[in-house]
Amino acid sequence: MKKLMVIGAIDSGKTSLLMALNGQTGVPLKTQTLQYSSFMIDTPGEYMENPRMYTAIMSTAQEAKLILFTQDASSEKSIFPPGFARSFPGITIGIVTKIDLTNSKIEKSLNILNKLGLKGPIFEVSSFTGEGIENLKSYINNALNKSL
Ligand SMILES: Nc1nc2c(ncn2[C@@H]2O[C@H](COP(=O)(O)OP(=O)(O)OP(=O)(O)O)[C@@H](O)[C@H]2O)c(=O)[nH]1
Ligand SMILES: [Mg+2]
Repeated sequence: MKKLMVIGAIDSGKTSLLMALNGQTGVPLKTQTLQYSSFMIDTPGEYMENPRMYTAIMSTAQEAKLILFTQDASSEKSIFPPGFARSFPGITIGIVTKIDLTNSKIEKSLNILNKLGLKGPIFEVSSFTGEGIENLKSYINNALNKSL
């Protein structure tokens, strides 16, 4: 159970984040289904936006030691039910994504993620500029005993 899983709204930057963590460049493909790659699990935003898919998220999360909840800094919309992270057995952390965007509202994103009941910290990152990525990598390496 040494896996990392990423959950969040459609277009919140989950796939881009995993690419940045892996040092990959290029255009992220739309995630159509659960994607397993080495120790990472990417999820389609539709899973989080459709309550009927919560059971799929929850059962997949049993395999994950670390769960990342993404919130797009340029979106004020929250799709997470309050306290949603509390039902996860792993370490739950928040990620404010796309902080490079000029219209980003980081404080609003922090407020949204703070309502999730996360066990761990919240990171602010840009997968485009790389800001915050090394910091997040160190946290992940520590939590999973890996070397990203
Ligand atoms: N400016 C900026 N755009 C980003 C960043 N990360 C992702 N994007 C853009 O946001 C859009 C969605 O990114 P994805 O990584 O595909 O988002 P996702 O959460 O995986 O989306 P789904 O797979 O549909 O759930 C793409 O157009 C990305 O180029 C970022 O850090 N900064
Ligand atoms: Mg994706």
